[in-house]
Amino acid sequence: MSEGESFGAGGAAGAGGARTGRPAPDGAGVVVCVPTFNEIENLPGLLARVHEALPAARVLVVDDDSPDGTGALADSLAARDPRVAVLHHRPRAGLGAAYVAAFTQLVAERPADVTEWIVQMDADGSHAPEDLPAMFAAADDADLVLGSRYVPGGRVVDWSRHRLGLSRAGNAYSRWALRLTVRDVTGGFRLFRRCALEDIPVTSVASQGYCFQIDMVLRAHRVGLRIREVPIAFVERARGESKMTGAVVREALWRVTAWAVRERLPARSPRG
Ligand SMILES: Nc1nc2c(ncn2[C@@H]2O[C@H](COP(=O)(O)OP(=O)(O)OP(=O)(O)O)[C@@H](O)[C@H]2O)c(=O)[nH]1
Ligand SMILES: [Mg+2]
Repeated sequence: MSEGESFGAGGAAGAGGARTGRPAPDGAGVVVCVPTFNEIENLPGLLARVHEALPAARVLVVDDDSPDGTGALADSLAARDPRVAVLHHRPRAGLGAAYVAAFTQLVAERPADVTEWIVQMDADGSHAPEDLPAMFAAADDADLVLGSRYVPGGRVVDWSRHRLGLSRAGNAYSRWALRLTVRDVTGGFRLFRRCALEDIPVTSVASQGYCFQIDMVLRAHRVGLRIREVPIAFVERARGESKMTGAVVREALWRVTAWAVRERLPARSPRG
């Protein structure tokens, strides 16, 4: 069950279903979704950086009842700043489920006409809000812009060899199995053109963990969204703990394999 709070009044007039262009440089019409689980040390700094980069952007924090009080902190930040709202998503159901709840709310609920772009990014500082203007600069004729570690100019800073190897292997397997051409299939720093996101039946996404990222690229590819990749530097978190677990990796492995098998079967009903 989820309970949420809407943004304060205001916002830019948007272009409704227009499929070209990018937001104004101040970020009016942008909602940045930030999933949190035990990110109390990271959240205030991240929100400040987002608003430094895009002063008019709104931020939707999606907290899964963090035991460290991140949800309560987010509530107090939202009480002071109408650009910030919080979706309390309970019980904890994983990163994918948190994003499904947030995207469903944003697509279904007003201010539909003012939310032209939906951004997703981690709370731990690995994704730099300062990269958002460059990502939006590539958005004019795109529906989905991926912040990419694995295109020329992209990089990963301070990851262990093991963690980098896991990410590289997950990307290589997903690209091969699902016949995807984008380089960074598993990254979590993305811009969705809101009206294009409506083409993807987000509510039917069942991926609970990090394979949500792969699931969304596959769905975007299937419905013909225009996908662009922009190089980013991904920086290992400085504070707090990673939530990457063996269960998360196993879920991604079996789901990607199942999708790949279905892709190869002759004409069947679409995947749910
Ligand atoms: N709402 C919610 N957020 C989550 C959940 N699991 C992870 N997150 C958030 O998702 C983002 C990414 O999680 P991380 O643990 O940093 O994982 P990662 O960046 O893919 O991997 P690391 O390099 O290991 O940090 C962070 O903002 C987390 O707080 C969850 O179950 N619910
Ligand atoms: Mg992280």
